[in-house]
Amino acid sequence: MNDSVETLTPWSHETFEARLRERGTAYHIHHPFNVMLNAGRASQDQIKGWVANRYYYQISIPVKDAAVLSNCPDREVRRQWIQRILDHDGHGDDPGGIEAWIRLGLAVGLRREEIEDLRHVVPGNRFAVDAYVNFCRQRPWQEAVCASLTELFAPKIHKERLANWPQHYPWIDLAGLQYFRNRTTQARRDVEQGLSITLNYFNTWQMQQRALQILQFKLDVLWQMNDAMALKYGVTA
Ligand code: AHQ
Repeated sequence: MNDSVETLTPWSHETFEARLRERGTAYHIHHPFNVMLNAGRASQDQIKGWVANRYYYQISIPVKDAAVLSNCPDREVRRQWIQRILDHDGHGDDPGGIEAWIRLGLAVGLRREEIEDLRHVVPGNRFAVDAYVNFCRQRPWQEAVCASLTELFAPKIHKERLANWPQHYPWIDLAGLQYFRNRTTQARRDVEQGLSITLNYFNTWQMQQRALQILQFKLDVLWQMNDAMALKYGVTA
């Protein structure tokens, strides 16, 4: 039987989604730096470094999402996707996720100016985040949507922080964790849209392999951010 790539039949949506979810073993929840954070082994300096470096990722998300919008001709998709920008930048009385992240920074002992001026952002973290933003600027908008699907695994990591940090780090004001509370619901809503677009657009066997490759790229972005922070701040075993 000719099993050349041209004749391989695409996976069903259920199988395709299962293959995407299998990549969760490479999610940064398993990175030693994150394991240290969620196991309560991080020092205040390691936590401050993580929050200050992750701030660069947080402010880059709406820029990335605006790039997706600018590449997307589909009004229905844009009507939903634009919510991601509002979630981070804020709108009306809602100060947004970037402001909530700054409040996390204040709660762990950083000053607003040293968060916003990016003085603590290490090169490997910056380069990984920039690679993600540039990917989303340059690739078809459906590929950028696929890259956002690391959020398939995000609700678990946010819930872990909310469950563990109060007992491990009682010195952090609970109000500072509001960002993680917001993301548990927002991530689920984001994933619904992103997964539906991905399952429908990547509809040949070859394209489904490309989707897995894109997801792996974004998993590597998140992993590299933690590598850079671990190098700078150390990982306490
Ligand atoms: O706070 C996060 C967030 O707003 C987003 C948007 C999404 C994307 O579009 O790539 N990914 C993402 C993520 C956020 N938080 C990370 C964390 O560990 O706190 C997880 C990250 C992701 O899984 O990509």
